[in-house]
Amino acid sequence: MEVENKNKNMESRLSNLLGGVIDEAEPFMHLMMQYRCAMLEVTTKLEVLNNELSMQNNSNPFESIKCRLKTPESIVEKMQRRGIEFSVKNVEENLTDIAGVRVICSFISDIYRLADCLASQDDIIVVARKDYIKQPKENGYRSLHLILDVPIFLTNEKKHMKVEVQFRTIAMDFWASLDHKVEYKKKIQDSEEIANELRECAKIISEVDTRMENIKNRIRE
Ligand code: 0O2
Repeated sequence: MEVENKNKNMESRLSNLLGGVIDEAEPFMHLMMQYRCAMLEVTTKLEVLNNELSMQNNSNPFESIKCRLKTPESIVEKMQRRGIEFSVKNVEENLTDIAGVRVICSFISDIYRLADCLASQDDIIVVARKDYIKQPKENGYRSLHLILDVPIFLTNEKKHMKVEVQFRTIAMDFWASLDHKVEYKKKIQDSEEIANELRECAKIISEVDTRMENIKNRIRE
């Protein structure tokens, strides 16, 4: 019942966004359902790895996992920004981050371990890998991003879907959530100063992540 209501709500938001053109609304909802399934597949794979690795090492490789489907508003905005006409086919062919999974780890080594384990599974194809930990963005953003191609098995078909997985430490996530708030409030005062301050915090956080990793290794030894 709850899913039904959510779907109705998403369908009417989409038709409002598209100026009442509802031809695409039903196939769009179908596509969203498929992305939701792909997100579940990836989340389950990560939970399985977490269970196994935590038995081996006596600690969890990730602290938490969150997933989200991009909202119709955000999908339409991104298509417009890229100058691509809205159609279900174009959305599927051009956007790779409709299904998003965020994995929050304590240590950087856990990020690479989990990402490598996931990427090496034989039903997964890594379409793209962006390592913003080794090469942080100019503003200080750090995370490891994988775009995965994952099969989902429906009643009458097997379909390949794209899922974006972002791996971060707790500290990187703390930074990114504040940075995200700043991004959404572009008109705030002293934005230059805040951007510099955030860049400085990103540097400190990076050092803390490395030091925490070293302490963990010394404890293990
Ligand atoms: P949301 O709300 O998380 O969905 P593009 O997606 O076109 O902007 P690209 O190169 O395809 O750019 O994607 P990239 O660089 O891999 O980044 C995609 C996502 O990573 C973003 O999604 C954010 O979630 C996150 N991200 C990237 N850069 C930053 C940053 O500087 N700060 C923060 N806080 N997050 C970042 P969305 O769609 O922008 O947002």
